[in-house]
Amino acid sequence: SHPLDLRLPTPGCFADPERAGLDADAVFDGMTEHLFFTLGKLAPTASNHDLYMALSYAVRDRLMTRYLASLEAIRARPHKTVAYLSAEFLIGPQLNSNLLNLGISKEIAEQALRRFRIESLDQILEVEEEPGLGNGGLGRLAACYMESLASLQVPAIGYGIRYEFGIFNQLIRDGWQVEVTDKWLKGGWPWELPQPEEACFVGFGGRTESYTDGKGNYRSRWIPSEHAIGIPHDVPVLGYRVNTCNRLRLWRADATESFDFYAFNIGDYYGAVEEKVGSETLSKVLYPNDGTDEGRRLRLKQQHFFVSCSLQDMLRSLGNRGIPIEEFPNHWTVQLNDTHPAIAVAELMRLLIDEHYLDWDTAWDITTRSVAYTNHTLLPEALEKWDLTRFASLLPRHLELIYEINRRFLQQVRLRYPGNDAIQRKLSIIDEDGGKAVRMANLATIAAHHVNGVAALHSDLLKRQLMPEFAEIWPEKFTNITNGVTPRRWVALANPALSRLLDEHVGPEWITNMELLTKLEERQHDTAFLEQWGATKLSVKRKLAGYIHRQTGVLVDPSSLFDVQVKRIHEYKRQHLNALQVITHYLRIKNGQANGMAPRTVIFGGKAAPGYYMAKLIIRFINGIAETINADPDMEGRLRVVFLPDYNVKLAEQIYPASDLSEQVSTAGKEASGTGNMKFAMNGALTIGTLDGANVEIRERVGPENFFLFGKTETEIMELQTKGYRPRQIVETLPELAEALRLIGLGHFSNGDGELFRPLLDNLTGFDPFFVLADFADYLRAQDEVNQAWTNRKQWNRMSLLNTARTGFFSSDRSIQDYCQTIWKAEPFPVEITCDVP
Ligand code: RUG
Repeated sequence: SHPLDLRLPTPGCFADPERAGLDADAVFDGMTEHLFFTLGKLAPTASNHDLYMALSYAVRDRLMTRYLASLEAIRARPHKTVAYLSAEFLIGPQLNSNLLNLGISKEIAEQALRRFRIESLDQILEVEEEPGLGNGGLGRLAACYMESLASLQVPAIGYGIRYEFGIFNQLIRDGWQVEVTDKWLKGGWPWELPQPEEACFVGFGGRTESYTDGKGNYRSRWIPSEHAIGIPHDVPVLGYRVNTCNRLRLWRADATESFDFYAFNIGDYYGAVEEKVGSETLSKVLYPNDGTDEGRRLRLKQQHFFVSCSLQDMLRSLGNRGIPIEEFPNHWTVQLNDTHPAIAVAELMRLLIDEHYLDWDTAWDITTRSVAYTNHTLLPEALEKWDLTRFASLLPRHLELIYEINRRFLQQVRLRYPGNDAIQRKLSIIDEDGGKAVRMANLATIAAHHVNGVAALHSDLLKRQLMPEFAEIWPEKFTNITNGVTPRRWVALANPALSRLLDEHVGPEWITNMELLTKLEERQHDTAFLEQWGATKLSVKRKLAGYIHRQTGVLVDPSSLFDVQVKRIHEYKRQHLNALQVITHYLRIKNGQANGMAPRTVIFGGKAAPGYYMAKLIIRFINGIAETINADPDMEGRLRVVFLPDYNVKLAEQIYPASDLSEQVSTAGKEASGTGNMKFAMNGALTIGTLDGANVEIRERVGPENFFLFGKTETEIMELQTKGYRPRQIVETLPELAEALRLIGLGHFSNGDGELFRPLLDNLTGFDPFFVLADFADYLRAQDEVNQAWTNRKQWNRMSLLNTARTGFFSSDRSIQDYCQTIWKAEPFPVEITCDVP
């Protein structure tokens, strides 16, 4: 460890716990100063938003010693640092997690707030806007990993884009999704530190030219036709109760010359700002597609923009410390979060060869020893490909380098598989089938020293189905790191009631060592404890019921079974399978066949990509079902259906802890991992799910008797596909399904409009690409089992307890330790703070 030597007076040096500045008086003083000096407000007229800002600034101040000490420690004694490159970081609200990680309790914050006449911290947390800088699982994973890296004291920087508009806000109008721009910055965002002095230049377009350098070497260089500037905005990421405070470094695009005085002087006012507007669109908006490749030019530009800035930043940091560039792989380990940052391979080569004058072999050695790639999907439509002409016009020099990487690689392939053209065509970075395109997954795989999938099944399919030839050439390259989620946000913050119980019965160390939760198993037959367990869940469900009522007007019974599916809306995730099951449930009640069926509240939430028609129709479908069911007096006290609009991190924090049943019903082989499944299980929800993604490992860990399994396996699905799948035949054998489909076709869930859901019906009965009907009967069977289990509440609570007790493995601390050991070879670097300020 490296003690911080702060030679100059350091305001609020909180090294000494006695003077830690974390008590209520200090927090109050900090708020008062910021309210007055930073925000220009007087306490008596301050709004909740003003108080949120003041408290956030006061908390941010308290991060600064650790933040600067962490930077200083690395500067003084270089240590391998993780560069996590990701187009998305879905970090969620910041105030509460910084309070927790700093060790400012809710009670302390409330003592300070009461002096401003605010009774509860929740009133202030409520007004915080969350930065929606991600779509779903992939972006949220990046955020969990940043938190765990800091908590494990591993130096890391998360590199990404500071989108001005994040993922859209979702409204529901007449049952349809309506997208509204997410203006998360409008009220000011207190958590970032702009660093304009560390800006980087990025080029686009133009041409390349060859020249001979002073030593007579033949070289190539790039002459871009346009440039943008990336301005880093740093967001501190504090670890849990440690001094390590890492950073997210998010790039905002700016114009190189923000105002063209020549154009202005000749009277062209709009022309004068044109370039500025053009450059700034680079960091304007997050692409709202999850798992599908939009293939737009601007997206490729965004990727190159943030990747180039980030690599330049890493190289510069070596330069600043006088470290030779050849040492790059010992100082940086560069993780590509999916293919979105895969252009890094070519950009690092370009920087090393064209700007630092290294030869090819040295540059390739550095690149391949630094870069690793995480694959998050097997869906062909999600594997990024860029049209060659478009790529060439935007990044001509990169294309030259990619051709050379490819030429050298294919030579190896030819040696290994002589005369096998098919393999060459398949492994080539350039796709020559149809319109030519650059395959980013191939580029990333060829350059990476490790390629990992995100759950055991997924990593296995990655090797066996998606990339068998690559895996044969480089078996040691391929590995699995099962995803994980941070227990700080997803248990401690989201579920304070459960946390208290865990503190009492396991001890507070569970929060950084989730394996300790197995101690709960000692209580699995303790009736009083199980009752307390159930009562804790009920108390959280009451809160969610209140929220549901305020948001949707629907009254739900907190003692009913809360059956929840929240995630992006996608056909492969099969929200429509769940919806069909709800219709069956409804029909059983209507037909008097619902004896013994426990009251249920079925909760859905999730956004659909704006251009994904079928996903949007599924939202409309769920809302149609909800409307019919909730209006039917026969359903009173028995069945309720709600679609909660605008599912995001903040809402997720309310939902996971209040769930009894977690719906993880994707078609086997399609969901790479899932991470929501882990959050549910940790919070004591039982899973009904298929053998897909991390469900497989969850089931293994919690025990098959504590998991409701259904559905075809991945192998069975493949067999069905090859044999020829006829969904219509299934309908004929299942009267309940036939009746549900008939009613939908009659407009029973669409105010008599029989046409509204026709495309969905045609899809399911015609082609059913995600095997919804193939799994329907088994799903109903598993739902009946759920119902049975719920009737024995003591047994249910026991199963719930065992889910929490046995899901410690899914902490992102474990995932990060795996990455550190197998891929990054990175180690903790504790930061010591010893400042002697009087
Ligand atoms: O769909 C996957 C999830 O299964 C996974 O849990 C998550 C994190 O690994 O990533 C999701 N994902 C995949 N998001 N985008 C993609 C494809 O680009």
